[in-house]
Amino acid sequence: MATTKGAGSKTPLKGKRKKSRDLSASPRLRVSASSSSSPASSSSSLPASPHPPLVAVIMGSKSDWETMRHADQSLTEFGVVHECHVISAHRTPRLAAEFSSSAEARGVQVIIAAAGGAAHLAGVIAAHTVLPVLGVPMKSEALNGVDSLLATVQMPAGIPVGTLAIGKPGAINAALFAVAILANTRPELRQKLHSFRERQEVEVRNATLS
Ligand code: AIR
Repeated sequence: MATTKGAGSKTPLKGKRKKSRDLSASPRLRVSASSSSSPASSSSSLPASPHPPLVAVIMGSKSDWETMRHADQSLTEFGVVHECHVISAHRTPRLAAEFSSSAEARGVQVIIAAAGGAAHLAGVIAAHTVLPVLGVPMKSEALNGVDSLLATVQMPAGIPVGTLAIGKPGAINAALFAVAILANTRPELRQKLHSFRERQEVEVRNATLS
């Protein structure tokens, strides 16, 4: 599965972006407009977009999408052009390496990588790029995500992965963290982050318990 959130996000991705070698073997991917939520579409290559994605959201399995859709949604709310792909460190190891190696040249500035269980995706992705990589441990069935957390967070010195919380909070915070990184050089995003925090505070202050 893969998506890029940007213009024309419902268009199948095949042949839309200059082909980058083995990425043509990408599994289904969603490329979404900053404000749309198009369904997944088959991908044979990366999509063309007038605004190349700033953030890549990747996950080890389609089964992670129910969680990672929250990262997708948060990025969309901030108007950040991003793409979402299924890439597995174990099931598609060459794709993982090639995706990561080419991300910088494609204009991606932050990668969010989610996986569960033996969750090596964020680490493998980080090994092939100097872009900031944010890891989101998925809540696993067997060990409630503690396995995913430890596999994601315990990186050897020299290859950093910024690891977020297990599951939905981690997915949302990874998106907010990505926005915060981008906001260092984008005043409009910085302003949106301030507004988001203000709205959040008002909501909590006005919360009523029934
Ligand atoms: N996974 C997939 N490839 C490597 C790993 N660690 C993870 C997925 C998902 C879990 O394995 O990220 O959280 C189960 O995947 P599935 O496809 O069996 O549902």
